[in-house]
Amino acid sequence: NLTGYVEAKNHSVVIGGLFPIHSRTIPTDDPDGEPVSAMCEGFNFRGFRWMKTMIHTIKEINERKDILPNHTLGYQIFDTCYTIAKTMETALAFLTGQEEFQPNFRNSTGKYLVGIIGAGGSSLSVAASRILGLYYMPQVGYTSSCPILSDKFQFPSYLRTIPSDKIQSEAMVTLIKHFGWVWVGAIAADDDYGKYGVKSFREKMESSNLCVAFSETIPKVYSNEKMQNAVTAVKKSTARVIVLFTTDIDLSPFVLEVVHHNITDRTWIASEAWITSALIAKPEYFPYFGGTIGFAVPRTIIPGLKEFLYDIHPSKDPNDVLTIEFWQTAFNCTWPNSSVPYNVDHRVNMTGKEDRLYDMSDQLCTGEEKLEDLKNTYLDVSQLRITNNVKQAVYAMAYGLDRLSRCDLPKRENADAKCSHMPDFEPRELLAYLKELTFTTHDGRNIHFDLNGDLESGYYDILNWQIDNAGEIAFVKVGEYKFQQSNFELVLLKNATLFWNTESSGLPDSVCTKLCPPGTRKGIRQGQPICCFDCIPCADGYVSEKPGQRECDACGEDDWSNAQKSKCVPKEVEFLAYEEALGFTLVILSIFGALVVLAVTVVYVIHRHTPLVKANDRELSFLIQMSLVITVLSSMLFIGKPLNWSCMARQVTLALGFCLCLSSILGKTISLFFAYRISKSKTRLISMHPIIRKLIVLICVLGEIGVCSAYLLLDPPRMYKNIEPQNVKIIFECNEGSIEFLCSIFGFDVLLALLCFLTTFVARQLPDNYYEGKCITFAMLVFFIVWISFVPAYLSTKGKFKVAVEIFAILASSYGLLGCIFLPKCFIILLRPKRNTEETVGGRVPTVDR
Ligand code: TCR
Repeated sequence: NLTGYVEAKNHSVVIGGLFPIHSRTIPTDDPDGEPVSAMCEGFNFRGFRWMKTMIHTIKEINERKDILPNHTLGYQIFDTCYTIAKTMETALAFLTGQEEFQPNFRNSTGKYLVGIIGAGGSSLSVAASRILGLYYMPQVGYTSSCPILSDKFQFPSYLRTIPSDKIQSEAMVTLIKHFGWVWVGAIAADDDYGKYGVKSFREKMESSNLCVAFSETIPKVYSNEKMQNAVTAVKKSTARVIVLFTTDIDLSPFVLEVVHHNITDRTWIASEAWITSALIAKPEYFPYFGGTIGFAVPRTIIPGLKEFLYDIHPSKDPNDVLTIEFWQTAFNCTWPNSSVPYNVDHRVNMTGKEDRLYDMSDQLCTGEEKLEDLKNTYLDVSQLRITNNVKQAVYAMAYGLDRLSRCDLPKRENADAKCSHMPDFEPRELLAYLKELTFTTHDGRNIHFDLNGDLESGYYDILNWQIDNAGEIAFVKVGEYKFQQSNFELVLLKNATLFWNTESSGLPDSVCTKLCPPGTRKGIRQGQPICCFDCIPCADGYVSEKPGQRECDACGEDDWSNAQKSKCVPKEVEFLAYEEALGFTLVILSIFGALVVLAVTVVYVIHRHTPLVKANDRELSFLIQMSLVITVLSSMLFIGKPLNWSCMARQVTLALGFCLCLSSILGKTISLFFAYRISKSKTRLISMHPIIRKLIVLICVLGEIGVCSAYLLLDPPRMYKNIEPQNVKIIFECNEGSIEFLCSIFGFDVLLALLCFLTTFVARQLPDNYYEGKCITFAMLVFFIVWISFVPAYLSTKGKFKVAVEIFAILASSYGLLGCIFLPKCFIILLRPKRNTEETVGGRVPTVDR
């Protein structure tokens, strides 16, 4: 029960053809009965056109003088009904001779079948090719794009004029990358085309580090459960872009579900099999499928085809059941007296009921119906894409035969390529000529098969579904995807505007989680695809400047992260500045101290002849005052940005200042001490000669100067930029150079202070004629307390506060000395002038307590 067309008599050779003229077979009612060849239903206008194109092409070749001049081609075409079983049946029929199912290969009718065009979808071609391949019967496919058909071990005699889906899936991934989508769903038809297509798509996605959000199949026969799985996946997923790898026939029930569930706001990436399908591209589906973008094999214009297609009428041949069925289906009428049943349709639709696409009509066809009035896929020659593949497949076969007949041996060494006589040759001899065949098509394209029978180069059109002025869906070409062996190139036309079916009409974005903003990095979620992640803020000192960074980058030594962690900014520099409150206060304090000291000096100068001033060794007092000015003002060297010179100057000035001060005090106390020792034997107090006291001062100061010079020469303090990476700030500080020297210069000062303290302490029982002894003891105590408490305070602070603590200590000790030594005296000089007499000051009796 095979239907089709034969035109084989009087021809040298015959080419077989397999086309899906019907969409399915009718399920048999009686499974226990005798095995019968199934009946078909669901007339497929597109398949019918493909078949007509094959006939047209063969006619064209037979008319041409340049191809096969001495031979004519016949054809034998069967309907596969888009089912594997029917395809197998027809393949057997080809191999055995007309419809006799006994293997008597290529003989029974004396016709010479040389090769076969087709079998439509991949699953059919795979099935057919497994049998035809046994005999190396050449088979040129026009629409089976499944990647496994490239495997010459399994399918030795298969060639095709459509690119493998390996290329299409690569193209899809390139397109997805181009638009910046990373999270894409995939839906496949439940057949070789869909499954292998999605498999190769997934592989390509993975190797590009993109993620497939879900991968579902559309059932081929009604299964509500499976269909709902697919629909729920689409609804639930955050993926806005979905790849649909299926043929239009299998897709249509899914489209109905999408409409039923009102799923809009999705962008569909169409595989080549439905991108230009009239079945799906209906204006009523536009709200759901508008903006679809996908790939299509190149379009062409076939001269003469339109006329040939129109030249069809059932009255020409009463036995031409297909034409009668075409007529009946197209015009919705019944041809009188024909045996062709009218539009049987047993398809079970997705609601589980029988779905009648066409209503039964009692109306009889008149034969007067006008094809011109018909809007029908069969007659639509605006999108000749697969149709062109059919034409080229036939041409490939013809060119192969032509070469064979001319004995135009292929360049490649091949044992099968022999010079044989037409039509007496083995099919595998023709196969050898077909492999690596090159020819030019009517529209100037170059077709070249590689060793696997695939197209070596070519291109896809990139189409976008838009709505035209007439309210119809227009397939607008927006670019091309060119491939040549393993090189490819995606070109989007510059002036093409794309339509996107999104709320904003803008480019949809399809992500699992939004790109991480600057300042954060991607954190993997355990057990989830790489496209889903958490955004983790960068740590201090680390930044991510661009969105979507995987890692935060550490800032340079001199830099630190800003608050948002989006940028490295120069670290804040830290030092005790004059301008800031603390620095300013300290400056005021030190100037004030200096002024007070000067005031004391002025008082001393004015009252230089009074006993009190005289008795306390005027010169040493002046030296002390001078040194206090130095120490107090030296604190200003600690403020401001440290520089090499100021680092050197500050320690040395301070040490020298204190040295001068303390040695002068020592000059005074030492004479007290001697006075005390002497007074033990003698009754009268004697004082040391003033020159000796000054000598002591001189020696001490010179000694200190010596050590200081050595310090400065050998290992001086230097400015130092403290930029430890974990620091938020750059701290400008002084590196003290040699700690030994530092300790010795200040150790010397401490020694002097100790001596001062001891000398006055020992002499404390002495009637304090000079009144000064106790003051100095007290001053030294203050001095020690200040500097002893300085040490822990200094060690526990950081940065500029360290310096501030030091200045505090300097100021406090200087103020202490000033306060303890000079203020009581100024008090007497200025406010109690009566007590400033010879007796009270220089007498034997201590006066202070009184
Ligand atoms: N390859 C599909 C079938 C197919 C098709 C088409 C069917 C393709 N393109 C266009 C109808 C119309 C691509 C397969 O099964 O390999």
